[in-house]
Amino acid sequence: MHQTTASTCCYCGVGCGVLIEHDGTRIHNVKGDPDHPANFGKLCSKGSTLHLTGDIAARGLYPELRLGKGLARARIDWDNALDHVADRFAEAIREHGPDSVAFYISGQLLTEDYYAFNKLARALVGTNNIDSNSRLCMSSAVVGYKRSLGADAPPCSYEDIELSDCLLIVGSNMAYAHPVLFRRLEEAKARRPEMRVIVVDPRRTDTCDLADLHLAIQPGSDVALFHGLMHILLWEGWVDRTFIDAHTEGFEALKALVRDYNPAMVSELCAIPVEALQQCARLIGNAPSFLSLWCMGLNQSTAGSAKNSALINLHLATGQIGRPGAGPFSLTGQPNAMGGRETGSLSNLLPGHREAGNPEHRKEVAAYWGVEQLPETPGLHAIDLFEKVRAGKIKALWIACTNPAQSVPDQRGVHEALATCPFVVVQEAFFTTETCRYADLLLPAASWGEKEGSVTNSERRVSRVRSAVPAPGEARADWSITCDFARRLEIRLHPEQPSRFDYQRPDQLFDEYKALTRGRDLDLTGLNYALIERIGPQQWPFPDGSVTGTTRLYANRVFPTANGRARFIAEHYQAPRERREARYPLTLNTGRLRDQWHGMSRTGTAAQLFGHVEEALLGLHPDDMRRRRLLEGQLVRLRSRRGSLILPVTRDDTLQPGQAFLPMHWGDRFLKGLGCNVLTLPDHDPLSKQPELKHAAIEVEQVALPWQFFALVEHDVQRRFNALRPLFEAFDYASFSLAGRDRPALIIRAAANQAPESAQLQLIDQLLGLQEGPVLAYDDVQRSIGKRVRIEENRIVSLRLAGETVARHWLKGLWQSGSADAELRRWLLAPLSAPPGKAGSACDRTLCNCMNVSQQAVASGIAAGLDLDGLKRELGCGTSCGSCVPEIKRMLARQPELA
Ligand SMILES: Nc1nc2c(c(=O)[nH]1)N[C@H]1C(S)=C(S)[C@@H](COP(=O)(O)OP(=O)(O)OC[C@H]3O[C@@H](n4cnc5c(=O)[nH]c(N)nc54)[C@H](O)[C@@H]3O)O[C@H]1N2
Ligand SMILES: Nc1nc2c(c(=O)[nH]1)N[C@H]1C(S)=C(S)[C@@H](COP(=O)(O)OP(=O)(O)OC[C@H]3O[C@@H](n4cnc5c(=O)[nH]c(N)nc54)[C@H](O)[C@@H]3O)O[C@H]1N2
Ligand code: SF4
Ligand SMILES: [Mo]
Repeated sequence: MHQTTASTCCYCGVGCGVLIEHDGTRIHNVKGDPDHPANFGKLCSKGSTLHLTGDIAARGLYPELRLGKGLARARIDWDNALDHVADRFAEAIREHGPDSVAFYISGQLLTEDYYAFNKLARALVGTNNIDSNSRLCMSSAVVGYKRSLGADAPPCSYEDIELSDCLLIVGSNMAYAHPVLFRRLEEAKARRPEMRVIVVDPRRTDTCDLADLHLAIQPGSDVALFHGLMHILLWEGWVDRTFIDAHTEGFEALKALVRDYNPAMVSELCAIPVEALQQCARLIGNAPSFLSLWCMGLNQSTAGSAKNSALINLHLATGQIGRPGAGPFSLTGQPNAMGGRETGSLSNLLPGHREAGNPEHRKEVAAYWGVEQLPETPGLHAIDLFEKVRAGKIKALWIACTNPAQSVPDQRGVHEALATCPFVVVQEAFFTTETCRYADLLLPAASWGEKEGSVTNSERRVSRVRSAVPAPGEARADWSITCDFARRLEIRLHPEQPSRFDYQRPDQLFDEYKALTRGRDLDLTGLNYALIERIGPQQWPFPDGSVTGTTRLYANRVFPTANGRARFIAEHYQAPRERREARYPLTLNTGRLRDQWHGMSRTGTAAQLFGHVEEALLGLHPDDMRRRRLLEGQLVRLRSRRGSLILPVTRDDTLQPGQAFLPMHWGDRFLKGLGCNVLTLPDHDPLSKQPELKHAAIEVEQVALPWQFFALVEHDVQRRFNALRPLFEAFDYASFSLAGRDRPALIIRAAANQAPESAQLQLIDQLLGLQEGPVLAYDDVQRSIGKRVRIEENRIVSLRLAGETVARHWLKGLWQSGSADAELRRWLLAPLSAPPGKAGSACDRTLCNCMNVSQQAVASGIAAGLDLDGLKRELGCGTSCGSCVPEIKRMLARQPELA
């Protein structure tokens, strides 16, 4: 029977409402919820393809336990699994103390899951060793808000983005990372063209498509920029003295500090023209309302806290806060990054925006939980945590809903740590991740569409997450796994006590948790599941008795500091930790692609989502390529002080010379060599402890790997991927991706110094279905060249080229077109490796994923004189989710250049 369940998208912090269409067992489609106030029915390319992701072959179905290092894991039932792990944790706690265990959790957990983990770690185990991937994401924003404004609360609403007269988007590529908000901004700017948009980003991203002014600053120079702007605002008298006097403190110190940041100096530090700096200050200083939006370009930095506060300084100096269209608005990355902060899921926090280091706060929470005291010893933050694990200090580690063996900087250290740790539990929805390899106990978690709870989005809005279908196999909801484990640990540690983890449903956790917010800045005591059901998602604070949520904070200009005043923070600009130098002359920047999510455990199961960018490529400025004599698509070796990685290079003229860009998504599963974080550094901000993921010094050089390999295979791609991946450890370069739409295929590219053993190749052929059946083969043993194609019903279903792969684009094209003609058969049986006729182009990327329109088709449309409306009408591109529109506009704008 056809049913619809309203829920929330499990990807980014915009928190779009989705309508899941299903039959009670399978999800068939996902639509935007027209009634949800975050998106009013819109979805981006990721949200709208949720039903295509989550291949069951990639999911975890049963608990698996390893009985000793080096052994394989075997299936085990839940009871035995949880008893075993409770034994291990109890043993470690008894022998080595509570701080010998640790929990590393995630902004993708639901508030109820988060709360359960927190109570488990702090009240039952008695450790503050509980940190989350938000350490890599939001912790600088937490520090920024708290020290500048007094509480960790983004004061704005999405409607402020539409209402603002001047928007400063800094270190955020919202066209890719918060697409539905970007759609809302595009529409608002179309309605009010006088609205001004400034983008500050070293790269010219799709977000710049909307910019009246783009400042391509030197990586990491934001603090200098903000102080430079402050200098001009002061000089020109564009500050709000009344606001400063009445509602802030610390202005004089900042004034003294920014005196040095004169336009000439700042223009040099940031490498932008003085005029652009002046123009930026003018736009901000004269705007009736001024809003800033920021994300990882500010937070992921050794100066992340300074960047956050220096930006907030601009709002305080101009009085641009607490009014419609104004305020410092940090965009949250993960769907429940906010919930993590609210429930206290960083090692230094406690539930209800409290501090673990504050004795009063500890007393309050301990009393509520009915325990004598909460632990005093500071907990480990993510970077220190993995270091301590590596040093053997952590005897049992619990990882849930995050993939540190891909996402944490300095991967060599992280992999070593995970291999060293005596007992690693991984609670995961997809058993394909890099971290799963290290699990001694692997616990299958229910995932999006299968679980109940709540999340808070960037604008403080609490939405419900609802289950539409049962979880596959024996997978269970995270809160329920956590609480079941906690009950078993209680029996071992405190057999005499009644259980504190006796929950049957997630709303019991929510209701218990919310009382801890009473009287705090985020007070959400008035909320419950039934109310959200009735009146829809609500923004906190929402104290008991409220009838609606709170759109905007600080409208009364009273800040949650001791004296009610907001604080100016005066800190000097500090350059990124790794400067370019002779051995490492390039700066590596890392970030998001439009259609992929982090380590790709979910998005990497949908072939369609590889249409926009098929494989991991290093982007370099054309000058830097020329200087190194690199050609498009050539394999290069990237080196940093910590590691190296081999992948193809591509020319990227959105970059400045001296900068390189690598998407963050490819880990060791998709790209041999531990992924981009093998290069990044663990250095972190002194206050927020957030690592510098955006700037690492690297060098790039050609690698000669003459023996090349290419394969494509349809059917059962996840299972084949799982089986084939280990066989490619022997190659120097190996990259996996998917292609196609209706008939998805696994694509493999690899290269090595010399041909592998023929037995190795045979094993690979077997898994590709090329050892028997309707297979055409040609081998030239002398030249180590071979080609094989399997043709069924006159269509290519599998193929591989070994030794030389020049024909790969042509063959992929034939596969895509679903034909296998006589020419193919002739080519197959000839010694030639080059394709007949034109080689076919490498560039068949899909620009518009919803309507399946290629870049080629758009280019032809433009050549035929179509404008954006014409392209939409004739090709259909950009008419559904709209994620591709900025790129199409860029192609249109480049047209004169191309002509
Ligand atoms: N498609 C997609 N969307 C996502 C995610 C995803 O994986 N995929 N993940 C979600 C999550 S968890 C997060 S945290 C957000 C991240 O969202 P964003 O922060 O918007 O995304 P990033 O691409 O990481 O980085 C943003 C920009 O910072 C720029 N940058 C680098 N260094 C500097 C600098 O020194 N100064 C300035 N001003 N800019 C700099 C980069 O060039 C990049 O364009 O995205 C969320 N949305
Ligand atoms: N170089 C570089 N590195 C970065 C960044 C960068 O910009 N550059 N960005 C950083 C940022 S901002 C972030 S947020 C991190 C993200 O890094 P991770 O947290 O490692 O990213 P994900 O791949 O989203 O990991 C979430 C995991 O949870 C699993 N999962 C999904 N749903 C569920 C569920 O319901 N329950 C459970 N138990 N598991 C589930 C998924 O399969 C996935 O493996 O990466 C950081 N790393
Ligand atoms: S913008 Fe896209 S990824 Fe983010 S919540 Fe909305 S649909 Fe999901
Ligand atoms: Mo994030």
